Amino acid sequence: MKTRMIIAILSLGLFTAWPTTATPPYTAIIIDSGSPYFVPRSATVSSGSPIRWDNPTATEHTITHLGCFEDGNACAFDSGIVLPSGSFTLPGLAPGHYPYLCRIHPIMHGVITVTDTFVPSQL
Ligand SMILES: [Cu+2]
Repeated sequence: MKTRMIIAILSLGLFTAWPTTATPPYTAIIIDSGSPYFVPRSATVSSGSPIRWDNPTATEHTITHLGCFEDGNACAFDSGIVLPSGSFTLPGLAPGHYPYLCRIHPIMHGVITVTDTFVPSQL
C-alpha cells in the first residue's frame, strides 16, 4: 500500500515537471561574430511559429527587416539593440520572404522564409 502511494506521488512529479522540460517549439538562430553571422543564415519556418535569435557574442547587434529601411508600413520586425548574452524572439510571421540585417554591422544579413506548410523547428 505504501509503495503504491509513493509511485503515485512520483508519477505526479513527472507530470508536473513535463512542461518545463519539453523542447521549446521555436526556431533558434545563433548570432556569430564571423561569417555567416547568422546561423543558419537562411531559415524556413511555418507561419505563426516563433523565431528566436540568441546573441552569444561580446557585441551588440540588431535583427532588422530590410522593409524597415523603406517605409514604416513595410517594417515586419526590428529587434532594437540585442545585448551580449541577450536574445530576441518573434512570436511568428505571416507567410513571406523576410531578408534582414544588423543595423550596426550591415555586413551581417540573413533571411527568413515563412511558409503555410508545417516545418519542424530547427533545434
Ligand atoms: Cu551586428
